[in-house]
Amino acid sequence: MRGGVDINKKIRFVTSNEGKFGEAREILEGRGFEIERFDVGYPEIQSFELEEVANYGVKYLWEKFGGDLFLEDSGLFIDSLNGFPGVFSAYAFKTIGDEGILRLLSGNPDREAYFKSVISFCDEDGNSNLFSGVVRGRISEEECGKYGFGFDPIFLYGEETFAEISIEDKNKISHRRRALNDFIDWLEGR
Ligand code: ITT
Repeated sequence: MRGGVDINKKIRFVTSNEGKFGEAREILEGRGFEIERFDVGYPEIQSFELEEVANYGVKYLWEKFGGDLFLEDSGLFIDSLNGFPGVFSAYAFKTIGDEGILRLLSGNPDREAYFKSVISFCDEDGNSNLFSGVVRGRISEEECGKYGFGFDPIFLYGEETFAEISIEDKNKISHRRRALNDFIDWLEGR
């Protein structure tokens, strides 16, 4: 047992996104928790809040598959677009992609943006908890870098995009890291 959690029993991370899973596994394993990927679909309700989407999804999953499991809803929020694509980030990435976001911001000097991650965990008894993390940055003028996934090539943290730094370095500062840190602290305290 570790932190009230049976470490022989892996916690399931419900996600279809390999990039998310790889980052989370590295961070959790670094703190002694093993996870396994559980690639099943769940409904994402229409809401402007990641927290609501995550909460609804995890309850649905618990009713179908029990606990312990968690999911992560995340998104890129661009200040001058009033937070777009936000909760619609996966759809925006699939449709207009990095290029489309750059086009939307073409000629716009206000490029402030942030990534947000919300983790929703549900235990075997159906008790759920939310953890969140944010990282602020800027949208670049062009795509740069080959690492990561999604909007990483256009998200500048300091002088470099998230796709120009290694996953190890992204994992030290990312929104996902910050949410996972709180999640792990909570798991250890259970
Ligand atoms: P699951 O719901 O199956 O986990 P998904 O990709 O659909 O996978 P989301 O609904 O949470 O996940 O969508 C978030 C989108 O935001 C994701 O597809 C990326 O395009 C983008 N995104 C989130 N975190 C990111 C990160 O760390 N780097 C780059 N893009 C990110």
